[in-house]
Amino acid sequence: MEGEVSLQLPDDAAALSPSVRARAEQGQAEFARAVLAGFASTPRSIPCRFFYDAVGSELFEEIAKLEEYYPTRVEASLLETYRAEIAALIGPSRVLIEFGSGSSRKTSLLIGALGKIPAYIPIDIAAESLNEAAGWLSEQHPGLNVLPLIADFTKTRALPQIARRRKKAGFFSGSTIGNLTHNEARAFLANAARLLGKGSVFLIGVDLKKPLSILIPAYNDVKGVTAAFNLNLLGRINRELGSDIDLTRFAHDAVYNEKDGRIEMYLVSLARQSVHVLGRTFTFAEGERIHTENSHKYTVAEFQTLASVSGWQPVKAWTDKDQLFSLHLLRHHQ
Ligand code: AVJ
Repeated sequence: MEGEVSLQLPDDAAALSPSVRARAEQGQAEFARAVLAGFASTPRSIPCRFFYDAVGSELFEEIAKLEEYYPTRVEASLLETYRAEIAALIGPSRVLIEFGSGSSRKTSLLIGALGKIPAYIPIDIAAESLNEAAGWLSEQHPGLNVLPLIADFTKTRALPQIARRRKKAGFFSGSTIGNLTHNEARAFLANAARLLGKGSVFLIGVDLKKPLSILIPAYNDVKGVTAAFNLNLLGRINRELGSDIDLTRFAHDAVYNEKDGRIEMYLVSLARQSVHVLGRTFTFAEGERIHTENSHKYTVAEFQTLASVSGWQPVKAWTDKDQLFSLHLLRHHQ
């Protein structure tokens, strides 16, 4: 949208090392711009990375414990079951680079299996969760060299000195890659190939295509935790941008888009209503939707093809017996 660009975000946020406060202000300005632009566009949308403020991160942890939400649980059990084989294929003494600070428990399993590594570098834009995860992992693995990097991992172009001349392994868990469209995922994988370099390996968790009877409840649980997680975007607008949105006048919806192979989440306006954000008024028709997330699902073969055209050669893929989730090990082939 026009006339609302007030702040240029640096390509590599870590390069500037701004104070925590400046960073928070920058984060809020970015959120404000995204909401104003997303509400002004047709169809309306808010990027899913804004789910994870303090409240949203808590709610996601609740989601991860739900019976219906299998990805976190199944990915952790795959790591636990196959960690020795995974570690053997990755090989010793690699610097471990994690994209997104993810779930520390899974990272801890992997680090435990890898044994002594020169450094662990988690990359995340959310400074607080990054530092919290880094602190916990340092405690779990005494002597581990943890070097958190505050940056947007989709745009990171450079790594700390220690990583430069060493072999590297990437880790991207939770099927967060599913939030990217196929084009974005290809661009991300190609950037990661460049960042990690020749001979590097990449371990990625990817959610599998599966029957809707399993998929839909995972994104629309009976307790309504996913609904609260989705609606928290509006709560965050109220808290951070001083709005007055009535959360009871919006509803959570999750549908499967068969053509694009993805879950799409929406917030649906339950009435014709106007909401105010930073002095602007946005009118929603009854039934009008705000698109809040895509979560793409892949067969093992589909993901291997995507990886192959992005500089990565599939080494091995592990799946659980119910075919709910996959872990892919890739090797940089150029
Ligand atoms: C963490 C992004 C992979 O897409 O399954 C959970 C987020 N959204 N329930 C996912 C999410 C709704 C999750 N990711």
